[in-house]
Amino acid sequence: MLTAPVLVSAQEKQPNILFIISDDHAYQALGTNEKDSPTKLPNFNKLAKEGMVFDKSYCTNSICGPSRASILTGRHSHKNGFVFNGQKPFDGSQPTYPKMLQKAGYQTALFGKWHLESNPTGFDQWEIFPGQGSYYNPDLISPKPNGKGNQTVRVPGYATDVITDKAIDWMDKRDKTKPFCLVVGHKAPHRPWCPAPRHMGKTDKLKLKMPANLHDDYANRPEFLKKNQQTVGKHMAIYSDLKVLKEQVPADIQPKIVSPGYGWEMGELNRMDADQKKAWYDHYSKRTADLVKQMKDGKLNDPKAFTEWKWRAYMKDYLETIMAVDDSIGRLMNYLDKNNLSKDTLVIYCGDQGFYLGEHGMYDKRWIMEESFRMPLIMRWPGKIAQGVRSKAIVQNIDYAPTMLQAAGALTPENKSTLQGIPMTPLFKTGQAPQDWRDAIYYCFYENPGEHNAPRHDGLRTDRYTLGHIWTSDEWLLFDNKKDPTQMKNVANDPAYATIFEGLKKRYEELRKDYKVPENAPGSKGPIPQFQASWD
Ligand code: SGN
Ligand code: CA
Repeated sequence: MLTAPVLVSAQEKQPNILFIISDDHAYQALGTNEKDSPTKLPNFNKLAKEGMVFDKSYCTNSICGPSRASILTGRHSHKNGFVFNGQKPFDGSQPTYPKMLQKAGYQTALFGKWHLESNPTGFDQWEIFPGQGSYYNPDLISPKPNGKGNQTVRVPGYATDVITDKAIDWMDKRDKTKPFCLVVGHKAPHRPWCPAPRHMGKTDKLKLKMPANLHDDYANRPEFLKKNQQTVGKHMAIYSDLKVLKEQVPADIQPKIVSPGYGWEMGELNRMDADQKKAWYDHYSKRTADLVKQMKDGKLNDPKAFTEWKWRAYMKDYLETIMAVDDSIGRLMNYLDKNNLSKDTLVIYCGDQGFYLGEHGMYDKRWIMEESFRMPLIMRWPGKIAQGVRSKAIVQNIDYAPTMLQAAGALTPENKSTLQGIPMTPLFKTGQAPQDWRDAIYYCFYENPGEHNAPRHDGLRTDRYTLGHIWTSDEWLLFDNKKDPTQMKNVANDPAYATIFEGLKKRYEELRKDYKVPENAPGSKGPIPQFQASWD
């Protein structure tokens, strides 16, 4: 275990912690690097300039609930027991960072997305979305004031704004004699990618850069990639995901629009008030008219051209939902500034995993491959974290808990013994990894059978290589990320990589041992294994 400098001595003030976590935010759309940013996000930019961006930040298991459970506990999925969405509720009796912070004198609160199918523990106050939550006029669950069970209240407004209002209101009314830890959980930019009315159409003039591998044919990589059900071309639904208004598509054009027949956005439409509905119909009737015209002109007859049309529509909605998250960051940072709290507050912004924005032809996540595995992460703490630095040290979501605890002076031997992550505090000064920094991280995905049909697999990431093992087919993936950053060539069977492959497989076995991964994880066939929370 690494040692980290003590940042907060007994005499020093414990910092507040403002932890902002969005849902499915791809690092490719973080907006902090002109080169890789498809849109301008001024508040993300400002946060990045005032803090540190972690360019090699990864998750333990690229799916919502498991990633959040790893963040809460600082442990891998098999250790916190939450291996995939919907298997069972998170065991709230286990040690978590909010509980440890409470013990260290913190006032704690959580607003927004939770997605762990349980009542949150470790938070003095909480209001959470049911399940995935909604974009428009969201429902929020909270404990009843009389302490007997929960209540669900529908709150008017756009979810990202509603949660920001709640967070600011809580900071205003909090007990100001204590340090606080506030978790702000945004629904955006999760599917079905519904923007706030004020942002609809705001990306229309943006030049979008299409990924070079949008039409990937998955040659020389495992068959499983072809079985994925998360491609923009085949699996993205025109009438729901992309919000084309079916009733405005002429009858002779409709048969030409082949689309999976889901209907999630109807849930959103049914929640909207008259103004929201008007904005929606005004905006999406323009998209519908464009599709109909292009269809009539025969411009979308080529399946590749149709995929590209879909990709553009997808990107616009996705980026427009992030514009409201940018507004939220701006409002929260303003609150800290106005109340003289910025200097004493560690701000953490992250997504809950990576996300495909058309790379390898895909949307969604789940894979150990880069766009799905890598998470956006920014940390700001004036005077303690260097400003405007991009760290290349390999970090993982299990590191956030030890980092917060270390910052709060609460990384006691007892707390530390439950954690599998390491504090990131040694990176704060320069972003450079010290000599004894970890050489590799472990990853494990379980959710198969499951939506989008990504196979169960696990593996590791070093600074240079990604190694993956697909249990179902016993196939290996090996990417040389230096030579092949877009991961188009599996070199697992390339004789030139034989020694590296063997070395990485050995390291993979060691990591599984170090993290106490059970032999049946993630398993190949049959039911997905169940694990109890344990923190030995
Ligand atoms: C929903 C989405 C999926 C997504 C999962 C998990 N479908 O089921 O596309 O992969 O959530 O996402 S939807 O039609 O209901 O939008 S996660 O971020 O919560 O893990
Ligand atoms: Ca997610």
